[in-house]
Amino acid sequence: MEPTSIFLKALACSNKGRPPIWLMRQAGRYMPSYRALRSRFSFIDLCKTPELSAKVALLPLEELDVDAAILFSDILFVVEAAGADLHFDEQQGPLLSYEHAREEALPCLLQRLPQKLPLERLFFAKEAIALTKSRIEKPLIGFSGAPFTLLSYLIEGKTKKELPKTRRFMMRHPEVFKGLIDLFTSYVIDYLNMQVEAGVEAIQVFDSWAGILSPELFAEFCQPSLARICCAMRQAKVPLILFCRGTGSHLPALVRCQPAAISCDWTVELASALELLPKGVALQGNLDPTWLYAPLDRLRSKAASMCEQMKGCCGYIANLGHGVPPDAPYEAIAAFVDVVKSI
Ligand code: 1CP
Repeated sequence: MEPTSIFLKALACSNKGRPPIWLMRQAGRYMPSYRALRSRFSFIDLCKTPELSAKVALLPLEELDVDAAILFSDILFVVEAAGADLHFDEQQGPLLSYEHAREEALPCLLQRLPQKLPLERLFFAKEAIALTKSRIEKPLIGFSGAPFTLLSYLIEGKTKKELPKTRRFMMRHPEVFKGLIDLFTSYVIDYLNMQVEAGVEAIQVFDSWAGILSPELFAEFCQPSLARICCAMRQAKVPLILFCRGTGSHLPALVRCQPAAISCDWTVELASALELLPKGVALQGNLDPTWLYAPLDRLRSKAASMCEQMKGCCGYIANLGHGVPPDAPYEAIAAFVDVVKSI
């Protein structure tokens, strides 16, 4: 059946009108209304209380009128469900601890983790999806972190851009590492299927940290797991958007995973990415969030020229190249959305 929303049409490469727009991290600290809620509730409470999660997910639709909602949650709850302790520190960001993920214990990690993800620990997300969905006409996007990114958080214990422990372990024990990636792939597929059953109409998978790998190591350690996840979502008949930081070097491998769409960061020109995409694969992105700090008239003309590049493309979704930064000016986000919607 032909989808009715322009977001789902673009994912099916059949959108003839203006491009749809939504933003990664569209509900967050750049919004005064989000900050007001955060002054009363912790981030974890916002995510784990379905009523609050739905309320937050709806803010960008109510205030900016973007074309899709995204579940308000975090990728790291899957790592928590697998057994790690998770805290969000105001200064340091997420902190995870798991005794079996100490560097010397890593070779035995595979035996310590549950063989199946205890999905009941993630039922709050299922309830939040049903509640959010019941309040909107527009599509709701579900999401998960990709196995490599989730595993690297478990191993590093926090955001650590160079991933030193992960790289050492991956190269010293490649077979154990691949076993762990396989296990996390099953976790991700189970979690995404749960979200689909609860009502999401599209999925985005975030491989935020895989961009640090060379194309060769990405092909060996990440691509097979991403391909398995894409295949599972094709079977579930839900379009999957694949996002990887450092798209520039991984675009051919991302194409080989056969997602419905690829979300690009700003390391690649949209027009050249389009040339690499097979027919029927949609493209999402990719305004560099740095532009959000430019004078509004410069930002507006940059956004307009980005859309101009994609004119006539029936499978284009406007977005940033990465999440909205917490200190982005609200007016800049509003201006970006308005430019795309006026095309
Ligand atoms: O109020 C606060 O301080 C919380 C800040 C915050 C928010 C709003 C965090 C902590 N997570 C989120 C929400 C979130 N995270 C969403 C919700 C939906 C939306 O887009 O509106 C999504 C999809 C994520 C995904 C996520 N979390 C990623 C992948 C995407 C990416 O940005 O690369 C990663 C790496 C995380 C980990 C995480 N969660 C939060 C922080 C500060 C971090 C560390 C990484 C970072 O700072 O980007």
